[in-house]
Amino acid sequence: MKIKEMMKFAWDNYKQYAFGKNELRPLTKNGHIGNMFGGLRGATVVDALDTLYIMELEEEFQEAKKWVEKSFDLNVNGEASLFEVNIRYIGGLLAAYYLTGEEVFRSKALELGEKLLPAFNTPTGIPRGVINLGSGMSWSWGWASAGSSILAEFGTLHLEFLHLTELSGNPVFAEKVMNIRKVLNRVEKPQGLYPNFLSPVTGNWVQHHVSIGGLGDSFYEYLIKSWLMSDKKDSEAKKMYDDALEAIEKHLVRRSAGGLTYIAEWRGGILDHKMGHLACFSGGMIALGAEHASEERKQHYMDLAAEITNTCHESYARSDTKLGPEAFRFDTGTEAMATRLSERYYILRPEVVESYMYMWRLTHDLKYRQWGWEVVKALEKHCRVEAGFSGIRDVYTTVPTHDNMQQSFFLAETLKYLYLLFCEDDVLSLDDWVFNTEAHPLPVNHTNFKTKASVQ
Ligand code: DMJ
Repeated sequence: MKIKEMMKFAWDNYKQYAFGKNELRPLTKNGHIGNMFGGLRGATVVDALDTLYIMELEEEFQEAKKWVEKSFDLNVNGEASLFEVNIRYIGGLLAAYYLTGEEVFRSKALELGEKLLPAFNTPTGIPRGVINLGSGMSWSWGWASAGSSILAEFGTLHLEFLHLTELSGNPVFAEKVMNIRKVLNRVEKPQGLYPNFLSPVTGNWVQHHVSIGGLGDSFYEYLIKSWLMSDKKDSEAKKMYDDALEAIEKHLVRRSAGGLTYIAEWRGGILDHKMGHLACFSGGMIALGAEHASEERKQHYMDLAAEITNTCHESYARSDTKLGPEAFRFDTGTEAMATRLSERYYILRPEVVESYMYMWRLTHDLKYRQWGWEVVKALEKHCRVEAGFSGIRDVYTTVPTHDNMQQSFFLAETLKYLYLLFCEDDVLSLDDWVFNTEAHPLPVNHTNFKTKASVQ
């Protein structure tokens, strides 16, 4: 199918021009290293493994596997984002292991997991955001207020760390994330909301900015998915999710004059009527949670999920390229469009097609496939270049303004979710797998361990 061809094209060009680097620069036809992975290389290889596998791109999967076996060096010495290493590398390796049963993926995931542990050596056990993978020294991002840690970063470790304990028999990984849970459960939440910045020293919030987009997003996602991954036994996670969603709906969800439902950002009680592309994952998350809500809440949450997904679709439909901006606003007469020049870009992000995939699987309303197909066509038209796919700087103009970057999450997430949108429901069934926030599938309660995903 078309999406498999797109994946092969993205992979082939990465292999030809950037193999072993973190990402492909498709215009200049070279590799990009970046500064998020602390000297680790091959982010695109590890992020792409499971997508290649489920699309049955066998030769390409073998190339990727061989690179992990022969060239993936973990003895590096650089500053890495704990969050990014976890979701892309550990998540990618764990998923590859569960899909194939190949030992190399398990052992690399565990070895890398060990290297992340020193980040948790803080007075509260809340990890710092940056870690030197060689020395184990860790610190907070320079831009985060007053040495704080970020909710979406320390709140997005739970799924992977439970699997690291499961696969190693070493309880330390699970202990670290259960402790994070404990701190978050204990701390007082303004209006029931979770602010984005917490001090790893005192365990208190550093400021009251709440967002279901960047800085907050995947923390909420991991609450509901922790419960699902535990085969619905982790009732603490479910309660935290239910309570958080109730507070979000009360304080952040709003409807525009034109009838579009959106999730605003909250700054100490004042609403910023802006929704980031990142926040568009929430349609899928709320639909996934709705499935398991009480009878009287189920329809309500399915409606909310559909409305938010519709709003995100509008942000695409209202642009000239039919791709959505990084952030869109609902003020001064604007609805679902970027108002600032700096928010007009699209960097091949997955969140909108992610919600289409969940909404399709949970409702089978054909419009989600139609909307997904609109994205496929737009990607082909505006992002495909001679040597790969590139982000664009302005979704409101059809004159090409490429950013020269093929993000690794395009292969891990955007193309995988598009592919699953057009597959039968039993390909990585939502009953048996949960996707980590980088779309790497992890089995529910291990029932699917070593089960080869079948593809139609
Ligand atoms: C991905 O790395 C993950 O989805 C993360 O949770 C948010 N940002 C990117 C994609 O946009």
